[in-house]
Amino acid sequence: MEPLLVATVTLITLTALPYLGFLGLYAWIRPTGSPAAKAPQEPSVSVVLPTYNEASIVAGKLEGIDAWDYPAENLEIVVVDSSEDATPDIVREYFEDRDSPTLELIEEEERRGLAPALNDAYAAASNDVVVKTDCDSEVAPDALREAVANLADDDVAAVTGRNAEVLGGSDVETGYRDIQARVQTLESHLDSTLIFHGPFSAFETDAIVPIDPDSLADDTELALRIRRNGGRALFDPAIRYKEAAHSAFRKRRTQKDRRGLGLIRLLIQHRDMVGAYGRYGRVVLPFNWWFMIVSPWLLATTLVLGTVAAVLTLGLTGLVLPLAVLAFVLAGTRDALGPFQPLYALFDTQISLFRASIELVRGDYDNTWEVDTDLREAYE
Ligand SMILES: Nc1nc2c(ncn2[C@@H]2O[C@H](COP(=O)(O)OP(=O)(O)OP(=O)(O)O)[C@@H](O)[C@H]2O)c(=O)[nH]1
Ligand SMILES: [Mg+2]
Repeated sequence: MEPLLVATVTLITLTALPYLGFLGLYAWIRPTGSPAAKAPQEPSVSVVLPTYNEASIVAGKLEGIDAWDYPAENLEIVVVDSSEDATPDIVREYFEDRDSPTLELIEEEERRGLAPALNDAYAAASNDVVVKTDCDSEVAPDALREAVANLADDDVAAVTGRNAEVLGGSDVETGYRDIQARVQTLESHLDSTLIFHGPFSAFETDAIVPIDPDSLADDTELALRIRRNGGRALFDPAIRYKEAAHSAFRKRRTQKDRRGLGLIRLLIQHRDMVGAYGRYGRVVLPFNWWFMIVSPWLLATTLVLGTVAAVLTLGLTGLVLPLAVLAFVLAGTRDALGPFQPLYALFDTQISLFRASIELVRGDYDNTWEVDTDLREAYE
């Protein structure tokens, strides 16, 4: 039994070490805001809006874009639509009596998935900067100004922002987003960040390259390819948006597992970048490999080993360990952990990444997913 206990403690320590290292780096650098040399500018911008059956919320989304603090003459809206519902009619009607912003509507005959739709939309975008925004999100009026100010820095070719308010009030998601914002700020100060967010990502049009049509991490893939080609890809917490999320365990799995799977697959496809490309390949990518691929498995192994060790030592009393984990999960999904809620948020993400890696190995995924109608209610 003793060796099992030693193995469990060793595993816990091993899992924690890179996190402690990253925490140390954070305390040393104390990063705040964007590291870019920001300068105000007003380039022409193409706003790319992909839509699949968004009839209930697309008009509200377009009104939200109209409220952006940016000259409408400098804006073009590129909608790429593969809906079976009235979404394209609503879009056309919305632009009927408007001169600006202008509309470019791409209608797909058949749904092929988000990534190929985006490739088409990016190719059709005619302005200097492209902003990609998901229909199910609310972007702050000043977000675009903050974004283009980052792109004024010659080294910066892509920038994303933060989920400043989780619609639907999920504390699990809020806890995770707050931690993620700190991690991504540090990554940006080191070199570039990995994850780009669907609600708001901005790219210099010249820097855009096609992404894998099967991609399940479209925004992140584009940013990673841009970094590969030499441009910096940053996270700026001054760029704010709101996105809805669930706290309930099962409901979280659908969206989070798919997103996790997309990210893991992307890391593996671009494994040659580890160790190269400055601090991006030497620190940022290895940290994300650890968080997304290694640590979920170490954590799962620790839980199993720990339970066996506890039962062998304490008999049935040892079952207190898995029961405590279960209670932690139950309380966490009910947003009832108070100050420990962020810890559960991290655990929840590790569960998604663990499940995602299994789904990836089994080939159990699809790039034309069901739209989450529950989440859409937050925008109606
Ligand atoms: N053109 C096109 N747009 C799509 C397709 N699939 C999704 N979208 C749009 O892409 C954006 C992101 O899709 P979501 O379903 O919100 O993806 P998600 O945010 O990861 O997941 P949920 O919000 O949980 O549904 C939304 O604006 C969708 O309408 C597609 O196959 N083609
Ligand atoms: Mg969404």
